[in-house]
Amino acid sequence: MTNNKKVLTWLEEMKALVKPANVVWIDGSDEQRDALRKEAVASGEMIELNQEKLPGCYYHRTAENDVARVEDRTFICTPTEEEAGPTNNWMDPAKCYDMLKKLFDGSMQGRTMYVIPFIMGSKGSPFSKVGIELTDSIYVVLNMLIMTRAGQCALDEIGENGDFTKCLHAKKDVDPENRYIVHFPQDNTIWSVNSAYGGNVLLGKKCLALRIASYLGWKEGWMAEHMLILGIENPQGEVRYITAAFPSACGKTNLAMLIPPATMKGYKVWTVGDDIAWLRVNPADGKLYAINPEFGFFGVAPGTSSKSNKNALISTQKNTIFTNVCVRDDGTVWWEGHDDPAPQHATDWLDKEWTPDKETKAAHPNSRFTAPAANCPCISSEWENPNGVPISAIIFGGRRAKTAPLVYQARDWNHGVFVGATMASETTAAAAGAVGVVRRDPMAMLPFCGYHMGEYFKHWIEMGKKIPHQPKIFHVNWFRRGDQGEFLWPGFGDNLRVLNWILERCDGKVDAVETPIGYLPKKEDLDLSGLDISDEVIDELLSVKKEYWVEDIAGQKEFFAKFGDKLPQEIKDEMAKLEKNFA
Ligand code: OXD
Ligand code: MN
Repeated sequence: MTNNKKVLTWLEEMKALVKPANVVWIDGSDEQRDALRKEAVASGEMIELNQEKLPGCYYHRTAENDVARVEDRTFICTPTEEEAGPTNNWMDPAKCYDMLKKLFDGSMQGRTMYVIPFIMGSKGSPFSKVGIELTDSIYVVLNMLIMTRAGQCALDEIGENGDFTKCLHAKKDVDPENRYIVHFPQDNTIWSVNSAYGGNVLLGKKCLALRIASYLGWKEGWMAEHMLILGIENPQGEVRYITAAFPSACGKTNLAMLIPPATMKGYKVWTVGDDIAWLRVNPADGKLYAINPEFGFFGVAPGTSSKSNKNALISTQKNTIFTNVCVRDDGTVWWEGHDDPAPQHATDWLDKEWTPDKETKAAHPNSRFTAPAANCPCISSEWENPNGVPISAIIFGGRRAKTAPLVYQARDWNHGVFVGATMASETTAAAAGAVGVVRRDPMAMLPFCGYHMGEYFKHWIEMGKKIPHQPKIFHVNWFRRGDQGEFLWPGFGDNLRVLNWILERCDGKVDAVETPIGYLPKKEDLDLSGLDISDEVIDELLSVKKEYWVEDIAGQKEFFAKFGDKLPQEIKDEMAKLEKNFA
């Protein structure tokens, strides 16, 4: 399928290591996909769901010990530990290759090795990157066919001489003690072993599109971010685009597919991406443009309902792979937080009989759907535009019970970088009213930055200088709580009211209140029509309380202390300003 010597040489080397019984190239055709589905069903790797109700949908259970990303077993193997920085696990590359080669040696004996060429980004786009994943799992192949543009198109993209990210995955015996997700940024290489869970093995996603791509972006002058991208169409038919970075489990997929509240007539939200954005400056107009490098959604199923995300639910009605959800007796799927009531009888994610009186969950809390992006009813007409979409605003956010107001705007780019760098989120299991444990997660990239985070902050600051028409930067918090622990803001579709204020600020249409942390909305500028919310609650949502901020600043400083002299002066200056503003 290719004459690319780099591909062929690497393939021979990897074959000599893993020693597969045979090799199958994935060409991207429907015929090959259908044959692989059949094979996976025959071997029990996948279960065919009810094809009348869920055409093209399949089900898979992972091992009980293999249900999530494993940050403590994820490594960035740069030549020196310093280059990986204080927030990544590091191993010496030579030693790590040696250790991993022993694990991979003969790992595909008697098995088929699939060669999956894939593009992150659309064909022919200046943003796109190609990877090739070698794997012994049909589940991985079928997921990659949804999550990436895979097959011959990727080999055509690199031609005879082009480069690609070398991705190797072996399922082995899913031994958690020998599970490793390892990145060698300088070699453009990813090795993953002893897992079969999505985030650890669909190597195009977190591994390539964030960890390796963040490194490439740093070297090549662009950015790879853990961000959704959406377009907001106003009643005049104009569409403006924003990106937003929230830590995992803060509702990125829900925001990306938002349905406007009934009172905001004529508004529409268009999804470009729900998890990852690659951003570049367009020299023609001096604006920052974004693409979604993915081709599908790998979303958390529990909690997905018509109320929380109707568009995601519709996206999963065909050609979707469900992992670790609950299977009903009619061959359809269910999870906690589904529209339908709990089934009287079903099979849970552990393949055990499940009835509603059971204390265990029917679906694993991190159970997933892998759905084609093209299935989404609100997918943007621009989602495959090879040049991306122009970004008007960048939003950071997290779950904060008390500290962050509903929304505020950074004073300028460097302040915005500081707002992103000090991002944090509270754990969700906190008892009502109690403040959860704060986890600092700069730009939501803590588990995904492929190099020193101090350098990453510096890269953000440098990028700002290269964007003549910078997007404005904001921070939102949908999760502010009252004294009884109740959420103060309705969230979901009503978040569009906040996004609308953000766009009005970008257009200079509304004024704002200056506070120690940045610009806050004037109450009257938020469109609250049709919303049952009291003046006091709005005041509370827009309040900035010194005692919480003083505590937060202490946490920010403690976190930044890790970065030593790699913390950019610009970040230190912003920190000094914030402290002074609260003095
Ligand atoms: C994800 C994550 O799966 O951020 O997208 O964990
Ligand atoms: Mn994510």
